[in-house]
Amino acid sequence: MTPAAKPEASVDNDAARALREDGYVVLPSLLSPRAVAAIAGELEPHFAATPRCVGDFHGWKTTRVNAVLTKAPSVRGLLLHDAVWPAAQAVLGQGCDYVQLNLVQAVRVHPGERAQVPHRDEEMWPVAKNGQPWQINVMWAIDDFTEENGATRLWPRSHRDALDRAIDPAGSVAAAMPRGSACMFMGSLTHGAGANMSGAHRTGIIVSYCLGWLKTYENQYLTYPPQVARSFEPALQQLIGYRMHRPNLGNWNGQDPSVLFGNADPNGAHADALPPEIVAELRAYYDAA
Ligand SMILES: O=C(O)CCC(=O)C(=O)O
Ligand SMILES: [Fe+2]
Repeated sequence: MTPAAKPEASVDNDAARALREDGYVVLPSLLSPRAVAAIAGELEPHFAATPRCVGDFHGWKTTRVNAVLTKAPSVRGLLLHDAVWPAAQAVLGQGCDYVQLNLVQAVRVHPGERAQVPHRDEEMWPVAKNGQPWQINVMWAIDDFTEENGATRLWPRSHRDALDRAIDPAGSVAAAMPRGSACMFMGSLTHGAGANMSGAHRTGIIVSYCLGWLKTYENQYLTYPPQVARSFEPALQQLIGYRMHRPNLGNWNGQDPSVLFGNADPNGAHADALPPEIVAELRAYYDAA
């Protein structure tokens, strides 16, 4: 498969503008009660079977379920949802050929859990970003998110400043929203799960997108190896990274990894995958010789 051209970064919408301006946006009631119930039902046995997290980042009274796309197949429908995907592409698209899936994780904050430490998810790539967004998160509410039960806390516009771990909690807002809603926020926005002061758990699903050339939080090729990803829609295969990123990144046997899914001869030639400006530059080098 020929590597795709850059996504049209000029395609913009209100969500993308709010993300750039405030660092986050809440999109209420995107999913029907039936869709939320289907997702919740698929996740429940996995929450029951998954031990609590260990660590001051992931929490101690928190459960995180990974490999969600196979454990809860209904979640697949969220990834390219019209309300979030165009905005993610608009904000990240300038920095890559294509936007990839960084992570899908279901997060259950249990009663009594402390507020998570203020952080930015882009901290996982520890270099200066020079104003280029690298990542966007979408927190999908599977339970109602309330200030009391640990709705994600966000520091509006903090993505414009340097990270301050000791930032004043009074400056944060809770992403309170009914189940079936989504909160999008920049990977450079300071945030964290809220304290759960209620008697019931709070469940959400983080769908995280990042630039197509980055190492992802969830190792997609181990989580969804070719024998699993084979049954996914092509758009999903590409989103999880079965796709080359120019120049020459992420090849399998010198080719676009989609050949694994029968789209081309897996024994084809090892071919360049370069953006046009580099193609022209290399050609000019030989023409001048
Ligand atoms: O569960 C939440 O509300 C946010 C979790 C979070 O920010 C994270 O794990 O990086
Ligand atoms: Fe986070």
